[in-house]
Amino acid sequence: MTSFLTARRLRGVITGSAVAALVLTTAACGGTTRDDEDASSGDSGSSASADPNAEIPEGLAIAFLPKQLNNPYFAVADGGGEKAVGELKGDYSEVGPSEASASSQVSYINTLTQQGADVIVTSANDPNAICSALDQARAGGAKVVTFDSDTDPECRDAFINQATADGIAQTQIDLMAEQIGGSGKVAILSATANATNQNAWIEIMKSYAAEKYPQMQIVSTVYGDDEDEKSFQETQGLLQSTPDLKGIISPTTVGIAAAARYLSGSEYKGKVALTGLGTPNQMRDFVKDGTVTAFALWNPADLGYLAAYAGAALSAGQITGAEGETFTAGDLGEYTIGKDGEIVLGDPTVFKADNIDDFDF
Ligand code: RAM
Repeated sequence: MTSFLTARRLRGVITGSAVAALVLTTAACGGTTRDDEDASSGDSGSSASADPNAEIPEGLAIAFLPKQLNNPYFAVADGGGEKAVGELKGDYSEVGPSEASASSQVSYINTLTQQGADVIVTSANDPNAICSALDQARAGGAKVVTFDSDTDPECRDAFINQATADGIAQTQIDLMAEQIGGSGKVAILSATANATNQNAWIEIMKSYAAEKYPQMQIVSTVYGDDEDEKSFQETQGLLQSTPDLKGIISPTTVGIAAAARYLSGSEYKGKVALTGLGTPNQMRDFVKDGTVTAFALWNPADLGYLAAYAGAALSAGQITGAEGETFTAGDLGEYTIGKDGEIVLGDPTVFKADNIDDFDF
């Protein structure tokens, strides 16, 4: 089905100069505000009707744009995407910034648009900063799937959520409560201050903790920006500023690994609890040496795999992103689209000493 690809690529080239001109006027968008007029310029995707029997053409150009490269979590997630794109006989690519700041993804989206990408799969560093760029991509015919961290729902066709935000937040609070006997001061070590996923989880963690564990107080939230060294220093700072801190929750794979490294080499090892979201391979040593007893995550490879299949189904017209539509994601089976174009991968897994060696990612 190269004719499809050629037509699609050609459209990308034809619109390229118009896109470049628009990009010049919109690239300055770096904050969290969103121009309402921009919101309506993208193709909402749900106005067309889905054809569940549409065939997925070979050769789809499916690009992964993570929050940042050099993060083992995204290496695994994007690897799952690459596997799916291989099964679909598509053309996989991965591009992205080295740091996860709000607008660092904009130039990559603009380039993908100019190259005529059929599908852009991205984890947003900010709910609004990349919307204008994504609007241009969609106006040029690309389908946009967010995974891991969403944009404003108007800026994409579908969002692959790793688990429900409630499930992710409650799991971490329950794990911490178990480890500190439900009472005492707890701090949060997050990633970047603008990340949609982090902020959604933090908000729910705070309200759930206040309701379920009134003796447990969340005293501060600090940001390691998903940089190892900054996360390490923020951990040290928390322990200095709150000497009676009972625990740290780090809902980021970079943060929890850095915090574990700090704790394991300090007097706080085994005394200050640490939980959150981590990859088993980064956390294994700290579970074995007694720094960490339990933490959670989903399978990032499955997340990327599902996102690639959703993007291909959108591009082929099997789905439009409307609630109730279904599609098959290879080995993972059938998924149904929920409210606001959200597709939930499944439940998070809790890792402890007795199961961590069953996982290798
Ligand atoms: C980091 C990123 C990512 C988050 C995971 C848990 O790798 O912040 O967005 O989902 O942690």
